[in-house]
Amino acid sequence: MAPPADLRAWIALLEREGELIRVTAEVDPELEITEITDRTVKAGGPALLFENVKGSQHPLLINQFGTERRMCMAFDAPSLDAVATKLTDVLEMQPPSGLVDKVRGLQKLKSIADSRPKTVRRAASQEIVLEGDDASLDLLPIQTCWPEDAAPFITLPAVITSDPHTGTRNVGMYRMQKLGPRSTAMHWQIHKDGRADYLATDGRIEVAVALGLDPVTAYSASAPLPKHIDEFMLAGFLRGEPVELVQAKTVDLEVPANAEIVLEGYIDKDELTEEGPFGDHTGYYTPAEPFPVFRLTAITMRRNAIYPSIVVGKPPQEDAWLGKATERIFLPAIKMTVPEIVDYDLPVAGAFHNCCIVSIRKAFPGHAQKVMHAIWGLGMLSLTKAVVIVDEWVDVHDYEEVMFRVGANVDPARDVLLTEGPLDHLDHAPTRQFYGGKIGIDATHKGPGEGTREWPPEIEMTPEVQALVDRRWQEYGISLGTSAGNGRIRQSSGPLRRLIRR
Ligand SMILES: Cc1cc2nc3c(=O)[nH]c(=O)nc-3n(C[C@H](O)[C@H](O)[C@H](O)COP(=O)(O)O)c2cc1C
Ligand SMILES: [Mn+2]
Repeated sequence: MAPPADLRAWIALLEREGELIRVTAEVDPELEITEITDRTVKAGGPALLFENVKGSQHPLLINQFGTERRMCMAFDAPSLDAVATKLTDVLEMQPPSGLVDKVRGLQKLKSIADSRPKTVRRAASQEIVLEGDDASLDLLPIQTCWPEDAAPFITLPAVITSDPHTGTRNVGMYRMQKLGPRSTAMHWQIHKDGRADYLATDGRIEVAVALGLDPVTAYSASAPLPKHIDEFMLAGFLRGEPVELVQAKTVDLEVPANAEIVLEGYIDKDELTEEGPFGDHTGYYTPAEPFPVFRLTAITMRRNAIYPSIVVGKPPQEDAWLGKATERIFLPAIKMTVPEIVDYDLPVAGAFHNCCIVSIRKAFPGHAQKVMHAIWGLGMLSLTKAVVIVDEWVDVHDYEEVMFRVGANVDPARDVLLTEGPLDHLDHAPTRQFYGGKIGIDATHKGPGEGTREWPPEIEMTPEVQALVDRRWQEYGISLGTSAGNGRIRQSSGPLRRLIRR
């Protein structure tokens, strides 16, 4: 088995696994689909294929990524950590010592070489080619997600550009507000690579937008890679198969051959529009702000193309699991730079950029503060508003335990670091946009080395008594289900609860 090759193989897999429902009742892309999806996502429900969307011939797929199980199915992996392990293997390659090592090393190098996209001449994504007035966004079932949204928004696109100086491709997921049948806004936030390509261009930049990809390639558009790395390369590596690309019809870019729909067009440097408001993944509306205008030159499609969508809003939403995939997949790369990091967690309820909990192997005074600054200097994690540092034995995914450590181990006058730095484009809390306060909380154990009193020992039962009670448990006749205590802090774990936690 390998990850699904295209959206249709993915839909077939979801259906076989009881993870997809086809909805035949007519539904309105204006608000109604959002309400249905919101209820389904929050209940841990299935992917939905709306086959009869008012005003369009095209079915709409949503909630394809909405649970941990589906996210793992997308990668054909038993867990998201297993996906990360594949990357660790490559990142931690050592010089080979024997022949077996050499062969293994070569296989790993080959897996990188084979990740490069492959150009093909014919593509399903170009079965239908619409140009001129025939190319109209009115054909697509674009959702108006929330009541105060300015217009319908394309919410799950893979936006392809090329750096005008280096020629490096970039693929990013940036929402596109429909302005008319042949134009949209392009929501390139200031910290993003797509925006940098646009800013580096004189005059006009060509843009292609792929909709309806295999799930791994779709995910990779949301991955925060360094600018010089092509997201299709990551997709190829994670799929174990290169992404196949075909020359676009009206722009000088290559586009995925397996896409359901491709939008081709351009953006003129000086053409801006008011984008928004939009009900965002912060749980609030982002206000209108100027963004570039995308002008459509062609739409190419597969026959009976399926339109993909996603709704963001108050967490948890479907994007929670795209974010969790990134959290897990990027852990090995983070450890390469900051090896004392054991694990980290970006709470879904914190919209990812608001909070980062990190466990570290603490080795010297000020180590927690060192790691806080490392987080504030690492890629998109630099936008993190609150960093909480705990010791290596604390489970960062168990928020009750983290709260316990923060309460028990923090002297606010000593262990809280207030500083300033860049903040997420969408963060409405700071007084001015893009820049403001940051908080670091050191919830690790301290000791005389850091000028404190001796830290008291934690309470632990002896292993002998634990084993004894395990052995005799039946005898006592106390029924506690699975939560029979072992001295660790426990919490209820319904599916929703788990989703919020993770
Ligand atoms: C569903 C979804 C919607 C997103 N919408 C936007 C957006 O409108 N603008 C933006 O700048 N980033 C958005 N992002 C985040 C980017 O896709 C992410 O930062 C990605 O790394 C950008 O690619 P880049 O690093 O090549 O710029 C979105 C992510 C997801 C999962
Ligand atoms: Mn990028």
